[in-house]
Amino acid sequence: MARALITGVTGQDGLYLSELLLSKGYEVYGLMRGQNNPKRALVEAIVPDVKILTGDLTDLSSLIRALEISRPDEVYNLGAISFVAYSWENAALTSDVTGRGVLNALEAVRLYTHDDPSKVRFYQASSSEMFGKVQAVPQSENTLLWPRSPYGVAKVFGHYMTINYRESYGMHASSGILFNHESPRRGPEFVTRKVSQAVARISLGIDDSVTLGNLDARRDWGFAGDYVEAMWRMLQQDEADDYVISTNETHSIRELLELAFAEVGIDDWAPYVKQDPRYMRPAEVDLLIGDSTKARTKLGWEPKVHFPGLVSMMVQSDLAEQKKLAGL
Ligand code: NAP
Ligand code: G4F
Repeated sequence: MARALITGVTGQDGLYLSELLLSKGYEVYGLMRGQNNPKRALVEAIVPDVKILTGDLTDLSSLIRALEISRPDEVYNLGAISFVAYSWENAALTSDVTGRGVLNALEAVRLYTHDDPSKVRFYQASSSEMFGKVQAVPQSENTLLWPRSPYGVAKVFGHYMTINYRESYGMHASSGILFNHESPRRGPEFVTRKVSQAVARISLGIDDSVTLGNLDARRDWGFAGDYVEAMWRMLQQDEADDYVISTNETHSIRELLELAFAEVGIDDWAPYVKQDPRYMRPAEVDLLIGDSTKARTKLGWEPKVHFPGLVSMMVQSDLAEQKKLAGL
């Protein structure tokens, strides 16, 4: 039975990846931080077969301990402070967790496997946010990185550290440069889920508006369930490498609003949407659109869910959840 250790198991991707690996017969260990993590019950409810270990990406010894207990064939480093807007307010913490945490995870694997670092395969959750002020359209593995947020800068550090450990120690370390991926499990602070929740509440008469920031930014949005499949495929390759994972389509926040409100029969969304500078960012990533040709060719991966299906899935899920909460 193959064994996997996932950091960030309480997050959106951690849950989907756990489900995927369990369905493939893996023994799955999940690293959870904190003394009494409020998301522990969620993990236990969704993926009860995951074995929970405590640890923190800022604590090297806790990572080594997790490796010694789980003895994994594969490590998926998904843990991070992942909310871009928050990273300006907590830049040092974001650097420690999202940047230096990757070094800790790599170093823990190197120390644990000192005789043969290639015996544990390592996945790093890199991000399209690293492209920032984009230097090419669309963005591929060869596009120059130009991060625009403390989060993006920290991810660039983690990305190059992963490549450096591959080149320095022969580690089977791959970096997935994933474009935005969403789902009904997305945190409510991210724009897709903020919109799907708000649309559900507005259509049920619970709220009368939603307040957003920049409506003109464009993102390449896919479905998280499809993207964790790409992570797994990367670690099944003979050689470690870096891959862009994307739908290769881009849409604006305005298009997101149009589709989300249409899902509940509202054609004119403008009266329900307010804008507030507090949701604007000090530096914006205006346009992301990926070129995932390499992943499609080498990994045989492609997304199954496209933007309209994703928006519909999220709005319907939030409608069901909000009805239940309101006792309707
Ligand atoms: P998420 O839902 O925000 O989950 C982040 C996870 O990191 C949570 O489990 C969180 O645990 C954990 N974490 C935070 N601080 C930690 C620490 N100090 N030590 C250990 N774990 C810690 O993020 P996601 O959407 O699943 O994304 C997974 C990874 O992919 C992240 O690295 C993210 O930056 C990256 N990524 C995401 C996207 C996307 O569109 N979703 C795109 C590209 C890259 P708590 O529950 O304890 O907070
Ligand atoms: O949903 P967002 O917060 O995601 P963002 O910043 O693109 O980051 C996500 O994707 C990255 C991959 O590119 C990941 F690495 C990262 O961890 C995270 O998962 O914002 C998307 C866009 C931005 O341009 C933002 O300015 O939506 C715009 N936006 C407009 N109004 C808003 C809002 N974003 C949020 N969160 N809230 C708003 O009210």
